[in-house]
Amino acid sequence: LLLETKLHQALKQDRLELHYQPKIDLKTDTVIGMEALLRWYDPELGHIPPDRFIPFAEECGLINDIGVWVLHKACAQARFWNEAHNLTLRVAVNISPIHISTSSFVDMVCEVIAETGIDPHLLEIEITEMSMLDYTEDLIDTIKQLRALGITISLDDFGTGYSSLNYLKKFPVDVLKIDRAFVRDIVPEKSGIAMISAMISLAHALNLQVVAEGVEEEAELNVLREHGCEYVQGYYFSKPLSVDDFTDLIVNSV
Ligand code: G
Ligand code: G
Ligand code: MN
Ligand code: NA
Repeated sequence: LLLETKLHQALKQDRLELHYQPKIDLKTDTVIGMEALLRWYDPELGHIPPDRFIPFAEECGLINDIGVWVLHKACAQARFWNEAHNLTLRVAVNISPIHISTSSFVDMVCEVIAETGIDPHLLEIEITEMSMLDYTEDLIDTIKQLRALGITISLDDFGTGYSSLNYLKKFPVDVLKIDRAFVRDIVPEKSGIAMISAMISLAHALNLQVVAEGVEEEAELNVLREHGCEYVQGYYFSKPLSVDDFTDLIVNSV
C-alpha cells in the first residue's frame, strides 16, 4: 500500500520523469526518433525501475492514468523538439495491454493529439507481444483505428512472448521490434545470426519494418545492417537520456 500511495502521489505531483532513447536509421545513420521510458525517483526509496513499478501499477489500477500522463508528456516534448529544431522526430510510447484494451483508448489518444498538436504520423505506440496473447476483436479494431489516424504501431519485445506467427498475421502492425535477447546472441559462427536473419526476413515478407533493440557492439550492428534491418536502438549509440541530454544530442547532430 505504501508503494501505491507513493506512486499515486508521484503521478499527481508530476514527479515521474521520461527519458528518451534515440532510434537510429541505418540507411542514413541519423536519429529519426526516440522511445520514451519512464523513470521514478523517490526521495526515500531511491530509483525504482519501471520493470518493478509498471507491473505493480497494472495490478493496482494506476496504469491507465500513468499511460495518459506518459502519452501527453511525450507528445508535448516531441512537438517542442520538432518545432524548436525544425525536425520530424517520431516519438514512441510504451502502452500497457490493459490500458489499450479500455474502450475509451482511441478517444483519449485523439484528445492528446489535439491538446499537444503533435502530427499523428510522428507518434508511435509500442505494445508488447504479450498483449496479443488473449487478444480480442476489439483490440484489433483499436489498432486499426489508431493506424487510420496515422499513428505507427510497433510490436515490442518480439520473440520473447509465446509468439505465434498466427498473431502476426492477425495483427495489423507497422513495425516489429526484435528483443535484445536475440541481438545479444549475434556472435559470428553461432545460430544467433540465423535467427536474426530469419526474423528480419519474416518482418519484410509481411511488409513490416524492423527495429533491433539493445545493440551494444559494432559486430552486432554490422550483422543487422547486412541483413537489412532498418532501425536500431541501444547503448552502442546511446542509453536513454534525460530531456536536457537528449536536447544536447539533437543540437550537436544537426
Ligand atoms: O529502460 P528500461 O528499464 O526503461 O524499461 C524497462 C521496461 O519498462 C521496458 O521494457 C518497458 O516495457 C517498461 N516501460 C518503460 N517505460 C514505460 C512506460 O512509459 N509505459 C509502460 N507501459 N511501460 C514502460
Ligand atoms: O520497452 P522495452 O522493453 O523495449 O524497453 C527497452 C529497455 O531496454 C529499457 O529498459 C532500456 O533501458 C533497455 N535498453 C536499451 N538499450 C539497451 C542496450 O543496449 N542494452 C541493454 N542491456 N539494455 C538496453
Ligand atoms: Mn519498448
Ligand atoms: Na522491448
